[in-house]
Amino acid sequence: MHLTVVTLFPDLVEALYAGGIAGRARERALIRTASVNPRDFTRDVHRTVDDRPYGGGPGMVMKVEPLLAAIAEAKGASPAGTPVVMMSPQGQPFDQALAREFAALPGLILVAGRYEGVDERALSAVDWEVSIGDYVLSGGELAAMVVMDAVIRLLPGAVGDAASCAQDSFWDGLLDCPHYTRPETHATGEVPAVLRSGDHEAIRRWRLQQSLGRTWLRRPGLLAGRELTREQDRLLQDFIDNLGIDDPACG
Ligand code: 6GU
Repeated sequence: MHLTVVTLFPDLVEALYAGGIAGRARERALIRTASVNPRDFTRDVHRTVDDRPYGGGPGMVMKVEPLLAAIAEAKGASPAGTPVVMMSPQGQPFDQALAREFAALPGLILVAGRYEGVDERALSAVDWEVSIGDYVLSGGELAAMVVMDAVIRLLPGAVGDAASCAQDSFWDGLLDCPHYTRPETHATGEVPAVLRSGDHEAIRRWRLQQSLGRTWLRRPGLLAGRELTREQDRLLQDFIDNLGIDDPACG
């Protein structure tokens, strides 16, 4: 997969590849990365990338010409079928489903705006606008890095344990279950007995129940548009019925 970020701060984006899953994915050539800097496409002596907004008001707006030239350069170096994605708080909310959709593409060009915004006409070269949440970042670089991290870990071979991906998709759309490692006993509590039982089917049920229960408690909206299987429905009902009885967190 060919990942390009259009940014005034390529060093900031490069930090994503310093280590971890993303760094390893690039070492293994699962991805190719590039950045294109709009400043390299200015023609004036000051290399101006921003200007004052028409209509007045505070802040600066990124100029359309350097941005469009940078996007054109990125497109020229990307595989056919690579969309241009503008990082913007006005965009479609980024979620796991969109991450999966992006991960199936031959490439992505992520455009990170800076300052108070970009000239609206730059959107003429944009296929998607994507937001990573309802808060305002100073620039799109961090948002682009979030999107790339979520996409890269979905690429075949990027995550060490293939089973952990299978589990990700199994619990898809639900919150994760609790995890424990040694020691078995600690001043703050015990590892649940079922996880030490060796009964894989019981462990699967417990984890699914915890995922369903936590989602119901913390993010009920995630369950709203969702058809539960009979097993899931029974496990969740059980969880709800037992709330406050055997849940130490609800003492
Ligand atoms: Cl994608 N960009 C910027 N600049 N701010 C954001 C965002 C994106 N998503 C949430 N806030």
